[in-house]
Amino acid sequence: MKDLNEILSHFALEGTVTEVKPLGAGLINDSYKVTTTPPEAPDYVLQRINHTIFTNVDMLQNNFYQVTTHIRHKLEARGETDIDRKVLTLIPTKDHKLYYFDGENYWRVLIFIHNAKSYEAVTPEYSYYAGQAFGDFQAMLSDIPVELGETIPDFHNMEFRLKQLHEAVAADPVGRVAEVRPLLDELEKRAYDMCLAERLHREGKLPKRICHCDTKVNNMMFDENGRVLCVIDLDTVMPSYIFSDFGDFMRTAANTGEEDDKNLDNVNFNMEIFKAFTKGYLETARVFLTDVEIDNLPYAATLFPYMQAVRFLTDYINGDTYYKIKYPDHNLVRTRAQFKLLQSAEAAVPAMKAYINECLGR
Ligand code: GN1
Ligand code: MG
Repeated sequence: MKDLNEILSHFALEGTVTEVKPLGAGLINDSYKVTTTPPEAPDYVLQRINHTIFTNVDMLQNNFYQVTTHIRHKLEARGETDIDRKVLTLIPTKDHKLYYFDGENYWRVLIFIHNAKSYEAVTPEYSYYAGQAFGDFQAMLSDIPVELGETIPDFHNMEFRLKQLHEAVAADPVGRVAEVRPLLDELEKRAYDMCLAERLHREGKLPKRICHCDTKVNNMMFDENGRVLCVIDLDTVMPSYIFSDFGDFMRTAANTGEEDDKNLDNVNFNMEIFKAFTKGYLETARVFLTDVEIDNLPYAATLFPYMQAVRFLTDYINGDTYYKIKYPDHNLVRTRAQFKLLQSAEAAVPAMKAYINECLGR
């Protein structure tokens, strides 16, 4: 392990570092909580950027800076207080860069948000606040004056994700394809329908907007009253379909089980969470959403467990090169859990449509 104190010495921090310890449960980057003294000095989060996945660190950090600066200005204009808890703040290096490269790894530092919590599961009440918060996040970024890059090209492009799966199957590098044939068949059956977003986009019926693209429920910080303080994990903020944010929240929050639940009976689509989030989201996002976007929100709720199943299975077939795993068939267990969630969400589509109509009074 690198000497983290040495890394930190390159950043323009206030106070003196007293402790550095691991933080969070992300599957991609490594994060550390950095405690400082005296108490008035902020604490920080140090992150090692996974640059095999985010290959263009300059673009990544520039997006991050543009997004957080834009949101900060919006919050200031609204007269909000306590802004350091409502938007992430990047700390530059002593030579005014947005990250530090140690010859091998890329590092960045953010201000740690105090008295805030993230959750792996939320109640309907919290989901309602989360819905409002993500709608607001998209609304605030709708007039960002700069063009953001795609930090991971084709990140939520379903056609591309299926192509990656097909390539993995054709190569079968570690001999796992035979074992997963039935799953592959199930995924294949749905492939055409699931690529609807890409077709609508080509037909000019579905816009790309600035989205978060990783709206896992644990990427949101709540205050002591359950109100959303801010959205974190901004690496994937980029142009996408709004389905990304709606769908990935449902995938994580409206799952009655775990993302990697071994007991599939635990995994079901939770309509109460769907309703609460949708209500909040439509309140803040309705102003800019088109009918095509609104009508396809139930599709988005099925697309994301599907896409995640495709991505986990691709990684399993490739020999686990992308996601961090805790045991040998972890990616297969994840795939099965996402597939079960997909089936449950598919069954709930009529109820989802009915609820959206009810919200819109139609
Ligand atoms: C990754 O880093 P983390 O755990 O928030 C992934 C998401 C997946 C998610 C699955 C850059 O997110 O796209 O949905 O794992 N992020 C990237 O849990 O691939
Ligand atoms: Mg995360």
